[in-house]
Amino acid sequence: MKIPVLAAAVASTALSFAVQAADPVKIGFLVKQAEEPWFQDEWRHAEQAAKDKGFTLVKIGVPNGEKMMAAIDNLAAQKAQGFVICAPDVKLGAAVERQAKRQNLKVMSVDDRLVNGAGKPIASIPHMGISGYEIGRQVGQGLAEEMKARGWNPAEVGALRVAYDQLPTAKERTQGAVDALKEAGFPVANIVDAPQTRTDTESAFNAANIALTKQARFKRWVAFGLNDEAVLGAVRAAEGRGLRADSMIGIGIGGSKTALNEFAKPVATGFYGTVQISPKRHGYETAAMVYQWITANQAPAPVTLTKGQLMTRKNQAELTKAGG
Ligand code: FCA
Repeated sequence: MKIPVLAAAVASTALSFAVQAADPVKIGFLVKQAEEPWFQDEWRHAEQAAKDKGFTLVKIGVPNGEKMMAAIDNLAAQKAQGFVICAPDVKLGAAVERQAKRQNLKVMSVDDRLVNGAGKPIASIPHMGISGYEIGRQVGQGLAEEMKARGWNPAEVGALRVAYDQLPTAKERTQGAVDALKEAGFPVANIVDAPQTRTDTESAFNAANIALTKQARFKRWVAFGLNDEAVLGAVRAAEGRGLRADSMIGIGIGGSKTALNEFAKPVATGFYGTVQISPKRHGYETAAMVYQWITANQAPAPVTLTKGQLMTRKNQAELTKAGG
């Protein structure tokens, strides 16, 4: 009697595997700031991966921890098998991992690397991010070169660091810029911090306004931060004080619409440049990696870091054509 029961059990297991294998693949793409052009671009490229590989992409904005947890449960309810995430707070890392495991979802992070309770990166969650420190150095070098080209005396220039130090990649980026400025001979005492409360233009604008008002002795400025929105906020705040393209050099990080809109203006603004990074790699490749993980059981590389290139009005047409 035992043998037929076992055989039936084996047959039914085999059948359920077969059904599972034929299940349509569904992958979530969760981002902290859905309205930001960078994340829109990532989503667009992830959609392309979905089209090319034949899976369904579920895009969800997760501006806070509560929405993020609900989104993960929602993906499970929809029978998704995995997701890519840029979390609203990297300290939610342990919660993300726990929930993904509980719901049997594969998870990979993008842009902002998740950390555990001790603030250490969670090595078991594969990650693709930018090489923050190197890219920050490119920003600093770009600022130093442009100051030199304009014949500015660094002793009379303020450097505005729009800061968001609770996010490790943001801190690395601005630290890279600070180090490159220092190496170029820029006086450290002239570096002014403007801590922002979120990573958008409005909060950078508010932070920059306070710093510029406090340090009104500087008539010329350079500005940098974690992304284009941070630098745009600084540029707009400077404009409010009458400091325009001839007295402000801002270099952001991104190269999405936020920067391109500035370059498209007929008259140059203080938004001098950006280090263009690749939403295609971050959107397309991460989604494709999770797809590969689900369908072929090949996990993504533990960490992938991407590079950037300085883009200004001079080379933006060329670089945009190259497709980032
Ligand atoms: C972080 C920033 C984004 C973008 C991304 C690559 O998530 O908040 O603006 O720069 O890294």
